[in-house]
Order: sequence, then C-alpha cells, then structure tokens
Amino acid sequence: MSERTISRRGFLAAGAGAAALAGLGAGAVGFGEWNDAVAEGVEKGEIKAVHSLCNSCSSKCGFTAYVKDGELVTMIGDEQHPYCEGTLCARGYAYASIAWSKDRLTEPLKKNDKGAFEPISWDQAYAEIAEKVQSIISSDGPQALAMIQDPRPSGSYYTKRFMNALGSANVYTHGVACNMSKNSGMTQAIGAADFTADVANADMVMFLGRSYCDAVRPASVHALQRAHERGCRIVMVDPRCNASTVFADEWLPINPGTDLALILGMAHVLVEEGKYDKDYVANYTVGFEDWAARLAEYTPEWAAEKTGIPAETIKRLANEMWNAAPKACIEQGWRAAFGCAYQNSGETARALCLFNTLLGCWGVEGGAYFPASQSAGKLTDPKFAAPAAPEAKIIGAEEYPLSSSGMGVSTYALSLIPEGTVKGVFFYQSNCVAGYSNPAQLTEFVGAAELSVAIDVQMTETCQACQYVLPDTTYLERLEVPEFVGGKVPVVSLRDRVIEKVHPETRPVDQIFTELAEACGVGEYFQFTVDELADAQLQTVGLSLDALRKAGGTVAFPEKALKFGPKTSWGTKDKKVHFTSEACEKAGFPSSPGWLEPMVMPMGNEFRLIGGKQAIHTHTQTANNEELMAITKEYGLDRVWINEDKAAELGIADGDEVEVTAPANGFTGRGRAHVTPRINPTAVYLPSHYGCSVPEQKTAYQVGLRQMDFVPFHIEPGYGGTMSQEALVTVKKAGA
Ligand SMILES: Nc1nc2c(c(=O)[nH]1)N[C@H]1C(S)=C(S)[C@@H](COP(=O)(O)OP(=O)(O)OC[C@H]3O[C@@H](n4cnc5c(=O)[nH]c(N)nc54)[C@H](O)[C@@H]3O)O[C@H]1N2
Ligand SMILES: Nc1nc2c(c(=O)[nH]1)N[C@H]1C(S)=C(S)[C@@H](COP(=O)(O)OP(=O)(O)OC[C@H]3O[C@@H](n4cnc5c(=O)[nH]c(N)nc54)[C@H](O)[C@@H]3O)O[C@H]1N2
Ligand code: SF4
Ligand SMILES: [Mo]
Repeated sequence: MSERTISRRGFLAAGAGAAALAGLGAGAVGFGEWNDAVAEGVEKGEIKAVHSLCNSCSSKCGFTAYVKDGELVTMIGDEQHPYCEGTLCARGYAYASIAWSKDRLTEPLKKNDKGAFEPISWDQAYAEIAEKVQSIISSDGPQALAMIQDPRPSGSYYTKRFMNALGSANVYTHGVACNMSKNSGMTQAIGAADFTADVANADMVMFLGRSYCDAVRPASVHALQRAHERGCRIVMVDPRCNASTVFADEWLPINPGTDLALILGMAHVLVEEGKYDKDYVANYTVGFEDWAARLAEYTPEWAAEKTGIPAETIKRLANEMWNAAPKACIEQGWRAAFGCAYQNSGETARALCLFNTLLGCWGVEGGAYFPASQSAGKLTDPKFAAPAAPEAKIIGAEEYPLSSSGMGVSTYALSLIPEGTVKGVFFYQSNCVAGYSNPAQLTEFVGAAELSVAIDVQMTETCQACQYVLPDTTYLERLEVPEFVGGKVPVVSLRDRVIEKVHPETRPVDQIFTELAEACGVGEYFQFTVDELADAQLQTVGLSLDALRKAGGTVAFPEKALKFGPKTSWGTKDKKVHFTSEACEKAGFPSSPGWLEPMVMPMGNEFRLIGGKQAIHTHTQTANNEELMAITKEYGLDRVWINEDKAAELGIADGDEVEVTAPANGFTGRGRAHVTPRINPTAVYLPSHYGCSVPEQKTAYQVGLRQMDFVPFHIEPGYGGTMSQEALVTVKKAGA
C-alpha cells in the first residue's frame, strides 16, 4: 500500500471513469459525495491506494487504484506517469471490469475429439503439454516450437526465458500486424527502429495516418492539443477525417497506400530547390547523391497523380516544412499508414526518415528526438542467470531479412506448421488468429499443430484454434516485473496486485511459466518468485519493490534526461544516416527508396479496405466489455464508412445494411453504412475492433465486421509485415 493520498485535482481528473466504475461496487452516490467518501476512507485507512499499470493497451499507463474490502472503488491516472500525465482514457477505466467479467476463463481447458472444450486440472495440462514439448524437441529440435506474445513486462520476460530454456529462438510479438514494417524501414535508414516527434515544441508537424485522438495515449493527446493551442502548424494526412483533425490546420484525404509518393514528391521539391540541411547531409549521412538522382522523376505533378493531393499543395507543404525546419518533422507514425499496411510500408518508413534528414531536425528541440532510456542492470545472483542464447536464428529472419533487428515473422512461422517445420505453438496474451492476418488461414495453420496452447483471460478466436487454453489472472490480480519507459525523462513503473484473485483456479503468468518449465524439465531457470525478480531488478537502479511502491509506483531518472542537440552519431554500422542501403538492395529494393506501387489497386467498383482504431476500444480485447460496447451501439460505431458520392452511385443511404465482399478470397459480410463526405472515395473504412466470432464473448459476438476477414494471407516482401490494407472490397446495398 502506498502512502500517497489523492489530491482534489486527482479527483476531478477521474471524471467519467469514476462513473464507469460505480458498477463495481461503490453504489449509487453523487459524484462529489463519492469523492469525499473515498478521500475520507483513505484518511481513515479503510480504503487502500495501490499504484499499478493499465493493461487495456500497450501504453500501460500508471494509475492509483482505490480498494475497499477487496473491491475496486475508483482509479485515477498517476500524474508522474509519462504516458497518462494524470488521465486515463475510457478504455483504461472500463477494462478494469475484466476481472469480474462473466465471460472470463476460470479453469484450464482441453479440446476433446468433437472440438469442444472440457475442463482439466492444471497438473494434467502441464503434464500433457510437457510431454508434447519433449516429444517435439526430441523429434525435430526446439526450433519446431514457437511463442507469440504481446510485449507486457512479465509476459516478455517469462515467455522468452521459457523458450530459450527449451532452446528455441522463436519468440514473437504482435509486430507483424502493428509496427514491424515501420520499425524495419527506419532501421535501414537510421539504425533505430523509432523516433519521437517533439510535438510539444515543434512549429510544424505532419501526421501520416497516425491519429493521437483515436489511437489514444493520453499524453500524446495532451501534447497535440497544447501544440495546436500555441499555434504549431499541424497537417493531418489521412484518407479519412480522423478525430485528431480537430487539432489540425489542414486535412489531406490522400489516396490510401500512396504516402510514399507524397514523401518522394516533397523531397523532390526540397532537393531541387536546394532547401535541405547541406551541412548535416555532408557530415552525417551517406548516399545522398543516389537519392537525389532518383528523386528527379518524382515531381509534385507525378506525386499529385498518385496521391490525389494537388501538386501546388505538395510544393507548399514542402516549403512550409523547410521554413519551419529544424522545428518540424513528419511524425513517426505507429501502425496504420505504414506500420504493416502495404507492400511499400517499409520503404515508406525509410523515405520518411530521409525526408526528416533533409530538414536537419534530428535531436533538435521541436524536431525529432530519440527518447532517453534506463533499463535494469545485470542481475548478479546466479539464480537469475539467463539460459544460453539459442544457436539458431528466429524463424523468418532469413526469409525476411529486413524484418527489424531479426525480430522474425510470426505469421511466416505459423505458415510452416502444415509442412511440419513448426510443430508446437504457444500464445500468451495474443489474439493472433483474429488480428495478425486472415483468420480462416491462421485457424487452419494453428489447427494443424501437434501442440497448441493459448494463455488468456477470455475465450478468443486464438483460444478456439488451440488444443489447450490456460486461464491467466487479470492485470489487477498480479504483480509483474518493473516496466522501464523511455522518454524525455525515463521512468520505471510497476504493475502491482490491486485485488485478490477473483477465480481460484486462475494463475498469474509468472506462475504458469515457472510451473510449465518445471514440467518440461527446465525448472532450474525459474527458481525465484516474481517478487524476488522485481525487487532484484529494481535494486540495480537504486530502488526496491518497497521503495517504488512508496514513491508512488513510478520513479523518474532525471540524471538520464534527454539533452537536445543535433544527433551526430547513429546506430548504423558506420554511424551515419543511410540514404542508400545494401540490405534493401539485396532484398530486391532500390538502393535508395523510390516509388513502389501497392500490391493491389482498386479498379472499377472496388474500394481499398482501410482500418483504424476507435478511442474507446483496443484491438480485439475490449469488444466484449459491456460498458464500451454500449457506447459502440449507442453511436453506431461499428458502421462501415463510405464516401457519400460513391454511396449515392450505389444507392446506399446512411444507416443502410450493406454487403461487403472481398473478391480475393470471396469473403462476404454484412454491416451498416456510415455515409460521409469525410473519406477518400477510393477507400472504405472499417473500425478494427469488431466482428468477434467467439460465442463465449456474449457481448462482442457477431457485432460488426472484422477487417482481417477481408485481408488475404500474405507477407510484405523483405520486411515481413502483414500488409493489412492490401485488400480490396466491393460494397452493395444488402438484398440489392
Ligand atoms: N483507442 C486505441 N488506441 C490505441 C490502440 C487501440 O487499439 N485502441 N492501440 C495502440 C497500438 S498497439 C497502436 S499500434 C496504435 C496505432 O495507432 P495509429 O497508427 O494512429 O492507429 P490506426 O487507427 O491504426 O491508424 C491511424 C489512421 O491511419 C489512417 N490510414 C489508413 N490507411 C492510411 C493510408 O494509407 N495513409 C494514411 N496517411 N493514413 C491511413 C486511418 O484512417 C486512421 O485514422 O494505437 C495505440 N493506441
Ligand atoms: N482485428 C484487429 N486486428 C488487429 C488490430 C486491431 O485493432 N483489430 N490491431 C493490430 C495492432 S496495432 C496490434 S498491436 C495487434 C495487437 O494484437 P494483440 O496483442 O493480440 O491484441 P488483442 O487482439 O487485443 O489481443 C490481446 C489478447 O490478450 C488477452 N489479454 C488481456 N489481458 C490479458 C492478461 O492479463 N493475460 C493474458 N494472458 N491475456 C490477456 C485478451 O483477452 C486478448 O485475447 O493486433 C493487430 N491486429
Ligand atoms: S492509453 Fe488508455 S487503455 Fe492504453 S494504457 Fe493508457 S489508460 Fe490504458
Ligand atoms: Mo499496435
């Protein structure tokens, strides 16, 4: 328990979330009265305050939970946590109810011959899984095993340790369907997988398919709003008028898949007009001449043809960026436009870094910076010694040589199941089957495995495809290893136990992997508790579990704070920015980035299917939340966006039921239309959280359409991304 008490300001910040949590046992009282009651409870010691981290999305914001008699009374974002700055988003509040969800997994399950799940004991689950693990290792070696996990603090640590102890290098994240292409392209250009636009201090920022107000991290929303209010020029490039456009000066409804052409067109203008940081290019880069020569053909008029953005606008934007430089950049993006969307996604990321290089913005205040970081030091106690690193490379690193720092390609590994190269697969906190590529195809791959295990908190499409399903505790019920977060000032923060286990037969991730390791014969690597591990890691940075708890759950390292100043040394071999890349050339791309058309382009009556987040949902994991789904239903958020002129041509009115079909795989689904002028006429947009096909998720089941059903199974050459928007659809009025 922390000694920190709630401030009045903290109470006010709780806002809507407090109301959302009322259903969790606080009873119906007025808001003000309730806050006062909580404050009084804390003072009297009847309500305890626990600092922890949200698990509703990968941002893992810090919050304080107020708990009375084992019940969660309210939650308030921690002001010292850099991602939330005191405010949680709607998902952060609502997702807390997962602990008490009626649809939770409560005991280990095994699929029977008829395909139905039956409860089994933990001992039976461990024994049977271990037997299969050992038999796969003895027949095919440990590389026939793969693990797919969502990078959360304990999850990352325990899954990797478990797989490495078995001798397998195949530990994957959700990267292929998130930011893999982007990270990989950036790595080729600058030797770093990411950077951060200094929105707080910039004079101009251009966003390519990145929407802080839809795909929320509270601190990013705050930064965007403040930038707008102080007059920073904000340009939102998005086929769809996204929610962040409220803070933008300009919305450019680009033809989806053509951001690369926009960057090349703007770079052409700057290079031709000699408007680039010549000193920087001369001193800290290689290959500029090659790119400059290649850019010659990418005139603004050419780019206008591709993007649908007028040539005059492209010239003006390039000039505005140059005039604002070095306090300007193209923001780094995250997923949609080039995280993993197209066959040109990796090349788009590479070109983006090179455009920013022309601006001379690297490391400069108001430009683009590289977060300062702090991590745990090496643990000296031999019980924490890591298993030897596997000799083999992660599957996919060779076939997709540009995939970021050898991260491998999970979907490729799964595709090797039917031929028997991969035989056993584990999923931890991952709904891979519904979200990493085409679900029917992924179901088939996983179904062919000799061993398939999903560890989750609710029945999912991925669980359904597996033989064994193991029930984790929820994030509110477990302590995890500390989370180190980079930023202008790096911090360490803690996910702590907020409540006792709700279901006795669930087990936390650290326990599951420790016990599985024992059963598989590699228990010697797991001779410690998560409390001991967390404490030992914290000791390496001058803290302890107790100290971090007492300090409010998040502690900053001001001595490691970022110092602005032009970046002069890079993570590439020769420490320079690379306009040209040998690795890209080897993988079949031009040495410096040029135009690469998306793999498929809409013709005739086809549209490109694009997806994106909504502020109140996370991927596939929140659709079953009753409070959030009620908002979806009230506002019809599951509707398919279609341009009003196109809709008129097709005889579709707002709210009509429509049939969406993917000619590539014949998949058809029905949903309702959101007819709007606010989308590029060549695109149809599906929010990416719906279309759940699991009956056990009683709230989410069959609400809306699932984007991935319309996406063929394919992998971006060289880079390994899922190419989630290389998908075409036709739309017609249902029954027409
Ligand atoms: N609410 C919410 N927030 C989240 C998450 C969540 O699930 N829900 N997840 C978190 C995670 S893991 C991630 S990766 C980030 C994702 O963060 P973002 O990448 O910002 O999220 P998206 O919504 O996928 O895409 C943003 C925008 O790109 C647009 N877009 C689509 N195609 C194109 C294109 O070809 N060109 C351009 N210029 N724009 C295009 C979409 O219309 C959408 O508005 O969000 C994080 N935050
Ligand atoms: N359909 C669809 N596909 C997508 C996206 C999308 O928005 N929609 N987004 C893309 C992006 S940007 C990303 S990053 C990836 C994300 O892909 P994933 O990381 O797989 O995210 P989710 O689909 O939300 O699935 C998370 C799973 O973790 C489970 N879970 C939640 N809490 C816990 C816990 O405490 N323990 C355990 N063991 N499990 C838990 C949830 O029930 C859920 O099944 O998906 C990509 N693909
Ligand atoms: S952005 Fe929202 S859902 Fe994500 S961690 Fe923060 S509060 Fe939770
Ligand atoms: Mo993501």
